[in-house]
Amino acid sequence: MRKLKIALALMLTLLLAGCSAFSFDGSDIMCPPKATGNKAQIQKLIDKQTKGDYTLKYPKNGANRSSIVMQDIDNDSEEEAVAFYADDDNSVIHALFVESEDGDFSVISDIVLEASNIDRIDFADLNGDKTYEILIGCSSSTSSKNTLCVYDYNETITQLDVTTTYSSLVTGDFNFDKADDILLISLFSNDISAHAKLLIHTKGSLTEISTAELDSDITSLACVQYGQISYGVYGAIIDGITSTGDYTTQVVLFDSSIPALLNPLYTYSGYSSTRRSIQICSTDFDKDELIDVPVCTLMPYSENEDISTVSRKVDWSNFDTTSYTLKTNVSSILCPKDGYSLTMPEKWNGVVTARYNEKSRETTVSGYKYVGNTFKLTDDIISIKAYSDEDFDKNSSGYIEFLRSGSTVYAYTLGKADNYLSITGDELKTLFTLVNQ
Ligand SMILES: [Ca+2]
Ligand SMILES: [Ca+2]
Ligand SMILES: [Ca+2]
Ligand SMILES: [Ca+2]
Repeated sequence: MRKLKIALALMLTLLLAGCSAFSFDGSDIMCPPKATGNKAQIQKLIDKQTKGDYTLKYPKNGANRSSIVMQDIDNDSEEEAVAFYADDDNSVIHALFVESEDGDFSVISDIVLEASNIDRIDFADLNGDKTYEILIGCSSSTSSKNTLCVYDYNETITQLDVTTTYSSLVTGDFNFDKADDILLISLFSNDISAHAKLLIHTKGSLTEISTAELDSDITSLACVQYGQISYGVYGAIIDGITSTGDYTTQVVLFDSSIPALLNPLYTYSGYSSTRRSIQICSTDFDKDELIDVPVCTLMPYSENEDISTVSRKVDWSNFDTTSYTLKTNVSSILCPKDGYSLTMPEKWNGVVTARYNEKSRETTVSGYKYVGNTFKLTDDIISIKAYSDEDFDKNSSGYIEFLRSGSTVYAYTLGKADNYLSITGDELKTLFTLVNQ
């Protein structure tokens, strides 16, 4: 039924928009949203360039997914544009570089790419002159690897000499020289081992300065980001998906004292602790500007217990660049089924556990203790229950609503525990976060 509604909505959009000669090939857009403002001007330039027969092409990955990407490349407070289109027979893909002067756009270069699709476009200041260089990744139908082209924009467009393939890439300043660098990530394939390669810009060209081994069991990438790993140390945090579908995290950084690119968590200790069956990526969970790696474990349980009901705990951990180990910053109780996370107040560390009842959609946090060698749950501290709004209106006696998201109502009830482990409804609101929504 939902699919039918979407199809009808798309048909209506097509009729209303009145598709003209050109077509779009975006996977989720069947008809172009009518370009307005600057993008409309650039579309006119493509019309002129092609006599109207073309298909706009969309980058499949990365932060810029539009076929016309606007960016102030030369740092003069006016946006330039890069537009991707294919000739009418879809055989040749072009990158059209457009400059602006006092609001007027003109084509400065129309480059033919060796590609069957655009993987991505990124902007990075590789030479540190406060203007962006342009990275375009091309994918081909015959190879799983993408090819990188880098262009220097300086009144004209010059292609930098780089011939290299990659699975994914991330830019950022890895060697602390105030210029962005490129980290190319290649997953294992028949002819190459999995590795990360650092390219830096020197004397007008890109030079490979170091490579680091990556886990060959990773078959695809969930999330690749550049950011602060520990205070003052920046690098790439790579969340990969293994052949069995688990998530796992590697941290790649450049140690200028050696100098070499390193993947210390993988090479040394603690890497296996990042392996997790739940699909969760590294993120700055506690907003302290350091990217946190999720280390997932089951909460404490008795050896006779059905572990399918035991909640998972995530230790959000920072990679410590002195000891090369992960150190937990803050922990949270995760409920993937109902899409939320409950940050654990410090007083809960090591003394609480939680169970999730899938049928009643309820997470119950309680204390635990050992009597001799026997694990025993103590009083419940708090229970959080997810309801459909219909069910909540019908019967939610004893539960207090604290959040509504779409048609889901989140409500809590306080347990019997009346001690230092207790929290209030107001505290709950500050600890509760929706995830994957
Ligand atoms: Ca500009
Ligand atoms: Ca630059
Ligand atoms: Ca750099
Ligand atoms: Ca953090």
